[in-house]
Amino acid sequence: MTVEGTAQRKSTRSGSKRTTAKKASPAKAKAADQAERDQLVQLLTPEGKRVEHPDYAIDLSPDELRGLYRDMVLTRKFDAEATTLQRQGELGLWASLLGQEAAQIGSGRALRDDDYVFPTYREHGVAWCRGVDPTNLLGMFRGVNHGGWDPNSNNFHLYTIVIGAQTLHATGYAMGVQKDGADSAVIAYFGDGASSQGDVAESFTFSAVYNAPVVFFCQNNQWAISEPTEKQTRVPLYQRARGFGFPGVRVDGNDVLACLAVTKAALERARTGQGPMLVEAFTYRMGAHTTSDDPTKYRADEETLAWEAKDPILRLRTYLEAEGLVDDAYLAGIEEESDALGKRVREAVRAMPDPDTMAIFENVYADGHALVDEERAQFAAYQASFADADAAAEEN
Ligand SMILES: Cc1ncc(C[n+]2csc(CCOP(=O)(O)OP(=O)(O)O)c2C)c(N)n1
Ligand SMILES: [Mg+2]
Repeated sequence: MTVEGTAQRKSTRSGSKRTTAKKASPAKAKAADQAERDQLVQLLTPEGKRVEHPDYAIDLSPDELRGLYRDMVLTRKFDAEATTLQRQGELGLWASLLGQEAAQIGSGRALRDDDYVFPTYREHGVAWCRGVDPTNLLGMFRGVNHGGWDPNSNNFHLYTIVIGAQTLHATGYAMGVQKDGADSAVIAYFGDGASSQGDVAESFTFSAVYNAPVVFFCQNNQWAISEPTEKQTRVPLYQRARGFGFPGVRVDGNDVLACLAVTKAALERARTGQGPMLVEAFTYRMGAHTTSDDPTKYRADEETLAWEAKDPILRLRTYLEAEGLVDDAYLAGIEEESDALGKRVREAVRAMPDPDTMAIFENVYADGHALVDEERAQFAAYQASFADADAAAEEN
């Protein structure tokens, strides 16, 4: 396996000046690490050792285990390709999921087809699990469409940039599912930073009071752009749920097996009328917030390196190798598939046609609207003015 992101991150880091590097003492870091582990649901240690948890058991077939590995490798490859495409001017922006593959693939593979997902802007791994073609995600970041996919085709809502807003959408949707008498569940993804938003508190209240079948999946990647989690909360995030009247659990977000087991259990609770649950996936954003950000300005290398040792893909691979579940031929096959995906994505992005400039006025109202018609006419006249100017310049 190539851990492309690691090399990429190193190369972005080298050469840039950090202004506020903080040093952590090794003893303190070790104690903090232990305290962290004590609170986590973990089924696969960072060293790739399988452990049991009294509340969350999981028994996966070799094919399922290999499938999780393949999902994570391909998602990482796609993500790295997208970052490169942005650097080459093919995308306007990219929000990398590097480091969060286990949280996303584990939770994504826990879902049933009829469940409904409300993502943020970073859930490329969940999109993968839902069967959304990766090139569709890139269309939006290239600016050639306004969303990129039909949410109802895959029960995967459009990416939401307004921090925390989708937790309300998810809650409302879940209340609808409940009224329909369906046994589907809804999952809302959000970040540690989003947990400070009023929208999230409101959705916690509503979902608790109405016992809505929704799972709140918080990827605590330790940072909200340049703000650390300490600036969002004085208690571990998962404990917030208690005050609202539903359970919260912290799972090792770099352990794909634990993320799968915990999310499955949370979805099952929701399905069986036991109401919402908060899952805090304790993970790390290995890359920049987006391609517009430079994390070397505000966080220490030591921290990032410590998380590199907890890499989600490496630990599963170590386990699979130790159990004899993969061999060189299998790994080479995944490598080939991953290269082919990168190539396909690159070619597809470059071939994307520029959008019809009038498309922005479509799909605003189901039956049209006088104001939109007026704006459309104004914009058409404005565009035509360029054609007139070009024609006049040619005549002269
Ligand atoms: C309502 C709102 N406020 C501010 C922003 C700007 N903004 C974009 S991303 C972000 C940080 C989000 O952090 P977090 O919730 O931890 O998610 P992460 O990016 O780490 O996945 C902010 C403040 C926004 N998009 N929407
Ligand atoms: Mg965050």
